[in-house]
Amino acid sequence: RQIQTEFPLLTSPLRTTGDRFPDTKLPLLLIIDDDIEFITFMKDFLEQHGYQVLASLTGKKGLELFYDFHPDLVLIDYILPDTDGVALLTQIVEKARNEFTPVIMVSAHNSNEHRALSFNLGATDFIGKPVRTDVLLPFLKNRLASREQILAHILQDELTGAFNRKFLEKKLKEQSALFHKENGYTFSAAMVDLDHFKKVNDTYGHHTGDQVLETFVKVFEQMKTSGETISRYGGEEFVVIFPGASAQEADARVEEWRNRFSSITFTSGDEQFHVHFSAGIAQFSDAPGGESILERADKALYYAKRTGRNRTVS
Ligand code: GH3
Ligand code: MG
Ligand code: MG
Ligand code: MG
Repeated sequence: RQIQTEFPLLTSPLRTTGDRFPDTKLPLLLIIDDDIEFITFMKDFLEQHGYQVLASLTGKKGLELFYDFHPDLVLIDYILPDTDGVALLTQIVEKARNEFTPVIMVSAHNSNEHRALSFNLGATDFIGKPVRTDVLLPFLKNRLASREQILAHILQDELTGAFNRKFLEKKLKEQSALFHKENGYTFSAAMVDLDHFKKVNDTYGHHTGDQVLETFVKVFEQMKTSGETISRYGGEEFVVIFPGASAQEADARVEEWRNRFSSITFTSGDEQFHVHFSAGIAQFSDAPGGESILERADKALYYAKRTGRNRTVS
């Protein structure tokens, strides 16, 4: 199950511009420090150990990087020349908390007074310089694993490992913001509902029904391209977001998935059966007073159901 693999959520669900980082499986760290030697050494060292690293010598630039890339963890030098360290920390902590992102103070001022102040300001941890790299690695791993668990609980559905509605809301906000910001950008959504699923439960039992739901999501995960996400909207109803795709493109993607899923033979005892799904697709539109993308996708789905099921309507 997706929830149990290491770091599947990091670097993607809350990020708005993750596309600029093609290797989205690696955790993304932000280091803000005015010591260029320290930054250069840490960047090399951490990149060699499986991290992506954003680095900034100034607080101002660091904050911008934070807003642009939503890193998974932040390391900040306690005192920076350009920004008041306290003001910077306060701003980053405030934003980072919303995303459960650890903020680690790294400082040569290794006193209890500085530690207390950092913690009072909301820092997650405090590391004294010089940094012991043999301690830093397991430390980072722990902090990122904790964040991963929190995100999984908050954003994923337990049974299928698909994202949940809370994630979907964030995704829709992110995508519509991109639509308004980048000229020509569009995206589409598919509302997908398993056909006659009640009958699957009634005939083969709920446990088998659960397995069908898990397989349904697994097939999507195997076929999805980068950026496509599936969220569980209700019992056997899911929403897929296709970033950058027209309704036509999303339709073609759903058809590939639908054909693949329909071809799967499920077994329950001696019996074999197939399950199908119907899908409704809508492309984002900001027409004033218009219906939301999900309302329109839902209408298309309803139409697909009414006109025979096992089909995609856009
Ligand atoms: P339609 O083709 O019109 O969508 O028919 P349907 O039978 O799929 O639709 P209906 O809404 O009548 O039934 C959905 C069923 O899905 C009823 C509900 O018990 C079942 N269901 C919802 N969540 C779960 C789940 O987590 N596990 C299992 N096994 N069944 C679930
Ligand atoms: Mg310094
Ligand atoms: Mg159904
Ligand atoms: Mg339904």
